[in-house]
Amino acid sequence: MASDVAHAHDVHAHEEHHEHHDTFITKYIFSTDHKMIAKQFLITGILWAFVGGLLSILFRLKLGFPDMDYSWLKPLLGKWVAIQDNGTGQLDPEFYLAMVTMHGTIMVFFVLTAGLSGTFSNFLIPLQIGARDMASGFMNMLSYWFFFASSMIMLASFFLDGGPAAGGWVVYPPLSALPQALKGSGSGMTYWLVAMTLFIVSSLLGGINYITTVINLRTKGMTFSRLPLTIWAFFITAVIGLLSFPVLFSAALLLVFDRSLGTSFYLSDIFIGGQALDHTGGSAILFQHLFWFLGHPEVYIVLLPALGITSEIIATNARKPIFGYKAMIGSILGIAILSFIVWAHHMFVTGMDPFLGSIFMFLTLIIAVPSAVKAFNYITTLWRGNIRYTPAMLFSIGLVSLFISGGVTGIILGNNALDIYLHDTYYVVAHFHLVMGSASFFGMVAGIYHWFPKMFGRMMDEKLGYIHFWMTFMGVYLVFFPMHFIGIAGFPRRYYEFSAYAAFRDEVYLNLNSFISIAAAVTFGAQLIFGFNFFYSIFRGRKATQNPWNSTALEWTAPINAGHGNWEGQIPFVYRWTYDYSKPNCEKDGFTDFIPQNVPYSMTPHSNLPHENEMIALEKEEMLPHDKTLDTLSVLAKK
Ligand code: HEM
Ligand SMILES: [Cu+2]
Repeated sequence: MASDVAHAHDVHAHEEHHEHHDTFITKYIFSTDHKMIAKQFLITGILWAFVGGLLSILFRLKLGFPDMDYSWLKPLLGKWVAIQDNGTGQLDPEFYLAMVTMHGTIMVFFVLTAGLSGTFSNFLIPLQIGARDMASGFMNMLSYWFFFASSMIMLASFFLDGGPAAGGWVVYPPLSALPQALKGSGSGMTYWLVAMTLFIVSSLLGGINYITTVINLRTKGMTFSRLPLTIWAFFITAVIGLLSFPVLFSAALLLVFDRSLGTSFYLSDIFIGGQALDHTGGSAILFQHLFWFLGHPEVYIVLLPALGITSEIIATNARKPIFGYKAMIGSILGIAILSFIVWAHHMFVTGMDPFLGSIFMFLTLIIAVPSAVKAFNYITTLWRGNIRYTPAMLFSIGLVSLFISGGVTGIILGNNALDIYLHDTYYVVAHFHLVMGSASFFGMVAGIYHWFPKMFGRMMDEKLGYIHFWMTFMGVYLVFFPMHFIGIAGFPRRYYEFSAYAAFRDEVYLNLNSFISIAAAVTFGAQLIFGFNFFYSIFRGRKATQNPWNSTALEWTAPINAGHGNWEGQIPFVYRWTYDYSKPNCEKDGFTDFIPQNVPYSMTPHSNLPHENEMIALEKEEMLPHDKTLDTLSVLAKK
C-alpha cells in the first residue's frame, strides 16, 4: 500500500519535473522543494545561532567582569548602557534579563528546533526514504515562512522601547502576565507571544508533514525495520512535537487572556509596589505545569534529531553496522514516552507534595536507562571500528562525550532532595548546556559537515573543520564544567550581579567567573571559523563526488545537485537495511567495504547471511522486474 502511493507520486513528480520551469522566486524563495526549504531553515538557523551566541557573550562579560566599563558597547546597545557620572558605562540590569531570555528562546527554539530538526528532517526524510519530496510541498513551504515571520517578530522585539521579553525563556507569570512587572513585560512580551504562536504553527505544519511522509512515501522495500536511525529520530521527534506544542499554545493563549482580557488564570494575591492587585483564584503553578508539559519534551525535540544524526555518522565513519539497531529504536521510543511523564522535575521547589516529587524523581531517573543504552551503543559501534576522523565524526563523538557528561548531573538533579538545593543555580545551567545545548549543537554541526556535500555539491574545508572542532570541544568543557562548582557554591542563575552577597565575593569564584567568560568568548570566536568555512565552501569549496563518505544510505544515490524530485528516472528500491558496512566477504561480491541499500541480495551471494539468501526468491518475484535503476546504481559502490 505504502509503495503504491510512492509509485503514484513517483510518476506524478516525474512529469512535473519536466514541464515546470523555476523562476528565481519559486526556486530560492517560495520553493516547495524540500532540499531548498532545508537550506532556508539551515541558513536562518545559523544566523540565529550567531545572534544567540553573541548575546551570551555580552551577558557573560557582565558576569565575568562585573566592574567592566560598557561604554564601548553603547553604539550597539544604545540606551541599555547608561553612562555614569564618572564616564563609565553600566549595563541596564533589566536588559541583562532580556538578553538571557532572548538567548534561551533563540537557542532552544530558533536554532536547535527549527535550525536543527527543521533542516535535517526536511533534507533527509525524502532523500533517505526514497521519496521525491514531502507529502505536501506547499505545507512545507508554509512551515518555513511561518518560521521566518516568527523570526522577524522576535528580532523586531529587540528594537522596542521597553526591549524584548525579560521573564526568562520559560516566561513564567507574573513576570509575563503583568505588563507593569518588568520593562520587557509590556510589548516585548506581546511580541514574544505572537512570535512563538507563529513558531508553533510552523512546527506543527512541519511535523504533520514529516509524519505523513515517513508513513506513506517510503519507497518499495523501505520497511520501518530498514529505516535509517536518523529517520526514526526525526519521525518520533515530530510525533513528540505534535503532542506537546499545542499545550504550549494553550498555555500562551491563557496568558494572552490574563494580559489583555482581565482574566486570572495564572494570577492571584499579587502586590506590586505595595499595591494589591485584584486578581484572585489563579495559579502561577498552573502555567508551570502547562509550560513544562511542552518544555521537557522540547529538550528531546532538540536532542533526538542530534542523536539520530550521530548514529548515522558514527556507523558510516566507523565502517561498522550500528550496534543494537533495534535497541536504538526502542530507546528512542522509550525516551519519547518518558519525556511526557517527567515534566514536574522542573517544579520540585513549587511546594509539591514530596510523595508526588518522589514519583517524578523515579520516572525521571528511568530515563537514564534508554539514554545509557544509546551511549553504550555508540561506544560499541566505535569499538574496534575502522574509524575515519572526519570533522563530522569528531563532532559526533564529541556529542557522545557531552551527552554522558551532562547526563550524569541529570541523575543528581533528578533527585528531588538534591534538586531543592541546586535548583536555579549555575549547576542547572551547567547541566543543561552540556546535555542539551552543547550536545545538540554538536549534532547539528556534525550534520552540516556530513551532509554539506549533498546540500551544496561541494566539500567544506577539513583543516578548518578540525580547528573548529578542537576549539569548540575544549571550549564547551572549559565554559560549562566550572559552572558546576559555581552552582554548588550557590550562585543563582538569572542574576545580573553577585557582589551584594559576601559569600560570592570570594576570589576563587570571581576568577572562575572571569575564566568562564574568556573561554566563552574564545569558543564563540571559533564559531566564526565555522561560519567562514560554511559560506565560503558553498561557493568555493572543492567539488564533491557523489558519495564522498562511502555511505550505504539512499540519499547518496541521488545525483549531485539533484533537481526537484531527487532522482532522475525511477526512484530507487530498497533491498536491505542501512548499515551494511564491512560485511564479511563483500569483496567477493565486488564491493569495497559497504553495500548500499538499493543493492539486491541476489547481487551479493557471498556476503549474504542465511536469512538474507531466503529473500532472494521474493526479490526476483516482486522487486527486480520493476526496478529500472539497477543498471546504473550500485556500480558506484563497486571497486
Ligand atoms: C557560547 C555558548 C553559550 C554560552 C556561553 C551560554 C551561556 C549561558 C549562561 C551563562 C546562561 C545563564 C545566564 C543566567 O542565568 O544569568 C545561559 C542561559 C541559557 N542558555 Fe546558554 N550559553 C551558550 C549556548 C547555549 C545553547 C547552544 C543553548 C541551547 C539549548 C543555550 C540555552 C540556554 C538557555 C535555555 C538558558 C536559560 C535562559 C533563561 O534562564 O531563561 N545556551 N546561557
Ligand atoms: Cu525536564
